[in-house]
Amino acid sequence: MSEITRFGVSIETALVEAFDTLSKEKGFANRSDALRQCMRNALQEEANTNPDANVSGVLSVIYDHHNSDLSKKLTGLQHEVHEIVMTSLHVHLDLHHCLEVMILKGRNCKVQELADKLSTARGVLKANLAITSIDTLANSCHTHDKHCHTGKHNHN
Ligand code: NI
Repeated sequence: MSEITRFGVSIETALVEAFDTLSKEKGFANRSDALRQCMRNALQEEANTNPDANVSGVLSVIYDHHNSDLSKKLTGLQHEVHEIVMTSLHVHLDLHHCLEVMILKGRNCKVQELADKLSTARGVLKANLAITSIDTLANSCHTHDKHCHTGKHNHN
């Protein structure tokens, strides 16, 4: 269990009330949990701007498979950087459209680069990348010891 710090904060009453209302609506158990989440998000946001950060990313791309060569091109681009493509899932949405979801993991700049290449490929209709810094997970490690997230750890 991580060491816990308790601290007093001075905040305008109206702001706290608005925050508490929102926290309740979102389903947080208490103010501390809501505040923790905000802090992690702030750290996360900062880490996401670091090109050298280790990140995981979920990239989804929608395209029309009748578009000549696009499927091949998208596959080719993924092969070029196969070390950061953990897995991909292809769903035939309807007669024309395909959804391809890729789980990426690696340096932020490499993940962004692949996402840019795939999403700007001619014929791609929609693309979305959600990245999460892996480096900041250490700040969320409540119940595990220092060795967690090194790859040697077993979650039973
Ligand atoms: Ni398809």
